[in-house]
Amino acid sequence: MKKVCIVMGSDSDLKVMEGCINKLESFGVPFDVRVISAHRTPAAAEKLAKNAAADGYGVIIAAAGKAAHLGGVLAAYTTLPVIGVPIKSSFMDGLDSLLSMVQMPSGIPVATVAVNGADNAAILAVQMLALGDPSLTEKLAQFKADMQAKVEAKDAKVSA
Ligand code: RP5
Repeated sequence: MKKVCIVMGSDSDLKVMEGCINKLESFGVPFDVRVISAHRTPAAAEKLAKNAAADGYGVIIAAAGKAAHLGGVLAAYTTLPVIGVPIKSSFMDGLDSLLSMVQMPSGIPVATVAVNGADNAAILAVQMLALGDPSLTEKLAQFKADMQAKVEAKDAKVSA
């Protein structure tokens, strides 16, 4: 199975990204976690993105806050899909990160999830890997069925 590469601009992003790590673990998807900054360690960002496909990754998840250029820089150097997680890490409540990440020029998309949307980044990554792995499709179907059952149970409780 191809791996997911989770890249964070800072170790201060880890608290939010633990949600992503836990979700990938729940699907049994292999992953690595790196701290690489588009601004502080740009050469490492370039190297990771250029080698990502050959290193066995199928998707990159990039989490960054403030001037959140990490996803865009990684996407510039790879043909793999890049999912961006804007991190709420400044007085602007993550709107700065969201806009920095989502407003990519035509030709270099970053599939940006909600501010601090670490869980959804993991689920989206699993959905991408599932295109080539029917066992993941089955797990995703079960995940949706479980979610539906939980909501239906709540509905039954309040409407009783
Ligand atoms: C961004 O700046 C990081 O992704 C982080 O969200 C934010 C703050 O980083 P630190 O100053 O805590 O390292 O690059």
